[in-house]
Amino acid sequence: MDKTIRKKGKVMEEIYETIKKVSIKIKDVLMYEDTDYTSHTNATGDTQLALDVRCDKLIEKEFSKLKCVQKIISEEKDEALHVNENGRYIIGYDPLDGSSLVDVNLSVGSIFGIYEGGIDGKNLASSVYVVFGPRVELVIAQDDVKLYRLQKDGTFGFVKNVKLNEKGKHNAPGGTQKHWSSEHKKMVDDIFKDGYRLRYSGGMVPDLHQILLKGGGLFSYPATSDVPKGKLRMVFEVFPFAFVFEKAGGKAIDGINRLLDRSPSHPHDTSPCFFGSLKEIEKVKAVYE
Ligand code: AFP
Repeated sequence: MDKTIRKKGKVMEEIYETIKKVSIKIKDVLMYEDTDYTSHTNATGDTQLALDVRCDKLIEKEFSKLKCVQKIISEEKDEALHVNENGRYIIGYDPLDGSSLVDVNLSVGSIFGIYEGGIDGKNLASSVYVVFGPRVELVIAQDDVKLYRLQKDGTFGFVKNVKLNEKGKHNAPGGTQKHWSSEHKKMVDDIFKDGYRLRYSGGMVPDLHQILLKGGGLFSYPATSDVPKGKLRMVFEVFPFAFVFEKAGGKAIDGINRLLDRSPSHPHDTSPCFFGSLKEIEKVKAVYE
């Protein structure tokens, strides 16, 4: 094997090991620490939970130790944090997505996009997400998509490769319904008329994880009259999952264009997004194009 490829593989392993290590710490924080709000808002204007800040700090501490990391950009920070000028990768992450679900004891997750050469969709080298539910599961998308699960001995054991079917059975329609466009509403109604079942918790990580592991379906967070550019952030949420869905054999679009062809002008920019298996994305395109 080529020396550069071998080196790249080693460096990626180091990043994955760091995410595994920090995930175990986050699991403990979620289990035992309080769910109070802080008096601060993040760059998107969400009031931060003490848990958001705790998880962000844990991730910052671990990634700051890695030579291969040039900078980290967190959903919870206004500015990027420079780690090592000569580092190869930029890590864009959401430390605790769906954190408002912790106080009702629903699943939440952490999302990591590993970028090489800038935070454009095309520069994603790999993406990882972690689901904190009854169990802790970790998914790594690089050349393919692999599922791991935390075991009794504190290590993540490989479970299986994840592949989407051409058509699924689940529909996860995000956004406030009264703010949907009439076309979007009709599309969602038609999908249900086709026999799809509703699966939506309000946590992007478990909702997309369910679609991936149950073979397919559609997750949408469209442009709405209250959030015309969508709610979900490209760098920390949308691109990493678009990468996972494509590597699993599905597609991810903003309604018309491939999400991974998008370039945010600011790290906290949002985009409407649709993730699904091939048949469902065809349905979206038929409405939006
Ligand atoms: P929080 O992190 O503020 O709980 O938001 C979660 C989230 O960003 C994402 O995980 C969900 O898919 C989406 O918001 C849900 O938004 P709606 O409640 O508007 O459907």
